[in-house]
Amino acid sequence: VYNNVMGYESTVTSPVNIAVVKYWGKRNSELILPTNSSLSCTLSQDHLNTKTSIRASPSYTSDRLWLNGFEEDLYASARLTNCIRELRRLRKEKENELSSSDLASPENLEAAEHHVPPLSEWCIHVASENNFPTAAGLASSASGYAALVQALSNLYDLSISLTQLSMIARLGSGSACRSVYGGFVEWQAGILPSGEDSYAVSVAPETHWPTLQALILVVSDKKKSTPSTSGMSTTVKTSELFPIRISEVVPKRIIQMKEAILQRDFTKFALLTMKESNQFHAVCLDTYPPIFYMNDISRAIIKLVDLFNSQVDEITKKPKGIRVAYTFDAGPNAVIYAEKDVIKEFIELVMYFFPRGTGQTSNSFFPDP
Ligand code: 2P0
Repeated sequence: VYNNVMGYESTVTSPVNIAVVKYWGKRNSELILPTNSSLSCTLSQDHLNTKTSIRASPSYTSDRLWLNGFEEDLYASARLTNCIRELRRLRKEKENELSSSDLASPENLEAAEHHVPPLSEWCIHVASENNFPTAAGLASSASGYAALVQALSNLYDLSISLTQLSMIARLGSGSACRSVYGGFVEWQAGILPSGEDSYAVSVAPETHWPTLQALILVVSDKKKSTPSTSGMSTTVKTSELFPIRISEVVPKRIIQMKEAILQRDFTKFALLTMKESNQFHAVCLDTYPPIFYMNDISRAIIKLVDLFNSQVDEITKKPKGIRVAYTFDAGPNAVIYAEKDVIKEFIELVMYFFPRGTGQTSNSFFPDP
């Protein structure tokens, strides 16, 4: 409701997503168009998330941004200004379409009386908070931009599709286009230079596989050493493995991963997830200069998962099978996928090998590269 003191406000909470087929490489860095399609699981909103509030007021004199309580220069980020500009453009379009009867509404008349410009011309204040370490490779940009575009779209009362929202979130950060949906999500790379066919689609809702759980093992909450944007750009330029990954490996894996999810086939899902993580980090190592995201603790976690998956049932002597999967993004932290009935047993093993406090102590012995 129009209020000549406060203006309008909108708050949105968006979840993090963790890729099981990784996005790594851009074909257009301004429009954030990827070299390959990717697939992720959006985590439950209740755990890792970004909460963003946006307020628009005719009394504000500039657009301002607070991240986790500290003010940042909003205009310094081309990506942020691109997202805001696009949503303002859509709001302006809506204002131009307003019929004369709308314009004669009591709130518009009151605004006109006070010589208030239309909402699209008001400055905004954005306050965004993550409930997890920012930039530690825990997909903060994904939930951050997804929350921003949804909050501003709500504030502007835009009736745009999730496809359009996904494309605008993509202008902020590639992985953000996937956080617009819950559950299992594919970002279709698209082929058009304009990016009109590069957006996320839902593969299956969260309810499709409710027993699948994700466990985050925070190895380090320090800012990552190589930001994703520059890291992937160097990979595209220098890695000789990369073209093979893009042309031969990823297209097959996208199809196989969708099958695994739709069939709720954990073994297939887990093997693909782990091999994808391995290949992403192999391509990083094949980059020159090489990029190291995992550290010794990350590698110890891979060993532990392997140990867990190699267990044999004591009575039947049969292998227990692949019951846990790891994946690592642009940082040393592990994400573990497992079915609900397995996760407790795995946590017990982690607590045994990495008792509370180990991470802190070990970090000083195994610093991030
Ligand atoms: C992913 N990552 O698919 C992959 C796996 C990191 C490793 O998406 O430049 O922060 O903002 O588009 O989205 C990280 O890349 O990069 C990422 P930009 P973003 O989740």
